Amino acid sequence: MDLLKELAENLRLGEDEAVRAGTRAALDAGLAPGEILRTGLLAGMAVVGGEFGRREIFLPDVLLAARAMQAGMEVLRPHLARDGAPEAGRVVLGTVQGDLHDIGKNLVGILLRGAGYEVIDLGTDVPAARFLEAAETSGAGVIGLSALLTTTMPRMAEVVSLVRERGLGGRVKVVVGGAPVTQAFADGIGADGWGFDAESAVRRVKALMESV
Ligand code: B1M
Repeated sequence: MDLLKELAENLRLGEDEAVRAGTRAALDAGLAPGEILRTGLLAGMAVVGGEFGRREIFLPDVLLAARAMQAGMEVLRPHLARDGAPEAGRVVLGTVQGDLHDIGKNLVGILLRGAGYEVIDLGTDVPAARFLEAAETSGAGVIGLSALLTTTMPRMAEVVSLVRERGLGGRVKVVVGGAPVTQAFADGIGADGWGFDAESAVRRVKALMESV
């Protein structure tokens, strides 16, 4: 089996040590980190998402796959990030209140750091006011919000409203993303940007930082 197919399969099975070793082996074989991420790790997680949705696997299986994904990302992180470059700006990042999904958010953080941004990662289950507090004290130009559940998407609107209420709209932009979040939803809540994936989130942050 080719290295990336095997990596995706081991992720699906939640074999964290095999994923760690497989990610290293793929790097040693000269494969590009972005390719390993997309065709290995993310492809495996996409299969897990489909199986979970069809009730073919259950929550403990998803937790094991998530742990394996983190193991692979630990190995990849230094290869996706860029060290020692001057900072391009500051971004406050987090998963909204009620939502514990952080794999996609972490990936956005890795790529933002790789693009030279300082990332203040507030973690998961973050209340709206906490995003504002962090943006105000750090002077960040962008708040990045992640949500994976349809039930937590409305929390994004609360952050956008708070930014407007506090008169920060000119200085602090809000970028939203996550599997159920669409451009139409982002427009509907008045967010300044939407990222389909981590790469497009970085492009959007860059464009917004340049426009401030
Ligand atoms: Co959950 N889960 N989960 N889960 N989980 C989903 C999201 C679900 C779609 C699965 C399904 O039914 N098929 C479903 C949501 C249904 C819905 O809302 N309509 C679901 C559910 C129901 C739940 C629970 C409620 C299950 C339960 O308890 N019965 C529960 C909720 C817990 C909570 O949050 N309160 C739950 C729990 C969990 C685990 C803890 C087991 C685990 C998370 C572990 C972790 O994150 N540390 C988990 C996982 C792993 C998933 C799936 C399988 C995979 C998510 C993932 O990590 N994908 C997921 C199925 C799916 O998404 N198809 C599912 C890989 C990741 C790289 O992609 O996060 O989409 P993603 O990020 C992408 C883009 O979305 C984007 O860029 C990333 C990379 O390119 N992006 C941004 C993300 N954030 C962005 C921010 C941006 C821009 C782009 O700007 C700032």
